[in-house]
Amino acid sequence: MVKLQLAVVNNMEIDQVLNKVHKQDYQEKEFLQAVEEVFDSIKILADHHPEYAKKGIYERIVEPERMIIFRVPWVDDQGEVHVNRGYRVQFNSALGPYKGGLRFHPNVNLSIIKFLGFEQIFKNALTGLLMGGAKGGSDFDPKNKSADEIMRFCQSFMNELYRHIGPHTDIPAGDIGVDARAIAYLFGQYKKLSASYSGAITGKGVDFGGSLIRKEATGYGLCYFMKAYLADHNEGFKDKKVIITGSGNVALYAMAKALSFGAKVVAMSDSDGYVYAKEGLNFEDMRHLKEDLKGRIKTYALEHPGCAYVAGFENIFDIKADIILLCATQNEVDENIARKIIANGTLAVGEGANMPCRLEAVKLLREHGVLFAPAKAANAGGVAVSGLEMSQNATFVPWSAETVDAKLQQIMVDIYQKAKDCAAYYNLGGNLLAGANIYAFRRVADAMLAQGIV
Ligand code: NDP
Ligand code: 2IT
Repeated sequence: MVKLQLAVVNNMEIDQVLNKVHKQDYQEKEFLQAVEEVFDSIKILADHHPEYAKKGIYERIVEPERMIIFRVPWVDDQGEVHVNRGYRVQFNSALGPYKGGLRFHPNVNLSIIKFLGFEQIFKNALTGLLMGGAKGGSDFDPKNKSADEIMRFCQSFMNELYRHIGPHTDIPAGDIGVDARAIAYLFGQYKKLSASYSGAITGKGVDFGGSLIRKEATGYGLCYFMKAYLADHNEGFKDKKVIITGSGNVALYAMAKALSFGAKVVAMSDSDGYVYAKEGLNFEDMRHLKEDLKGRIKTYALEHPGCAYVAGFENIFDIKADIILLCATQNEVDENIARKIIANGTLAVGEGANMPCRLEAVKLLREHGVLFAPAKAANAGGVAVSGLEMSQNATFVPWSAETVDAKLQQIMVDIYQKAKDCAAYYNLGGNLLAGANIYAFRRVADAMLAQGIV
């Protein structure tokens, strides 16, 4: 491996842009956090690529190309009117049409959508597919809503969104609170309003244009990434104790794949608390509870003797485990929790969620030798298979589960290799976070340079 000899770094322009973002977007704490993390990694590029500063790449890349904010009125089952706020941040289209999920959660605001959209630019670049970065959503809470209420909300949301998206423009998908049922409602309304049957949304049901393995892709992809990473350190999932945070789409299919690799998943959580079973949790029971019944995780413990329920989701980190897969939400792990993870002798932490670890926590984990798989790289399997769904939609030819799964595995191993090689090239040891950020940033920045000041 040829290594780059780094000169003294002059990252004045990067600092200036960071200051500008702090001043301009000071209320957007999650967005600032995401920008700081990427800039912390890429500051070593400054001296070697003066063209990035000269052509305003740093300044342009933190400014979304377009932000759409809109009213979403809907009527509940009692006839009462509600109004939520809808968002779509079309962040960067250097590498392809805008692509990224929709999140429905009461804490959604512009900061959260911008942080997710910013992350998505680089994640999508890592997949090697042709996708720009975007994110959207609403502060609508799908919990305790009837299917009809969710349908009416999705229809109202799409009444505005449809004019901004399309198979060559912007292709939304799911994220927290937007499951296959919501995607189907969104797709139905898009189809009606646009009078076209096209792949403008991914994560669709497999009977109407969805890809096999899309539902499983993020969780499976996380485990494929971790498998490659662990193997590089003469380790594997077999007989390992695994904790998974969250119990939604990503968590469930990370569980399924970790089990198939011979691990034991001993604990999972939701935003109220966690369940723990020394002998391991059962996938089919958990899937049925979460996907079919849309139940709370507490119910799993009630129905399984030998399984305990503990209130307070953050207490899950009191449990000792070999591998932790963070699959719930942003900022699950701060420095204090990182210290617990280290004290528990954890071998590896993988980020299935977006930005579940604060940067200070990542630094601590790495300093103490915990293998750390960063979100942009490790959770890219979902959007990668969304990209494969777009290919299938464009040709009207569906692929078999085996074909999609094989491509997903290859993409995840390739992403691992890119992050690792890039970190090695820049003399950053095994820092996959920096490797992934630098590799992705360069791919996007070079495309932006080539396309002029737009
Ligand atoms: P789901 O809505 O299916 O599940 C989310 C899970 O996380 C639920 O168990 C939820 O519990 C829990 N959770 C949400 N908010 C909090 C919180 N504030 N504190 C504790 N737990 C919380 O979402 P996904 O599984 O799709 O997404 C999980 C993460 O993975 C997100 O960060 C998402 O951005 C990321 N991701 C998703 C991809 C996908 O393809 N779906 C792709 C790549 C990343 P509760 O039910 O109590 O809210
Ligand atoms: O964060 C993510 O990568 C997603 N929610 C999936 C996005 C997508 O377009 O499939």
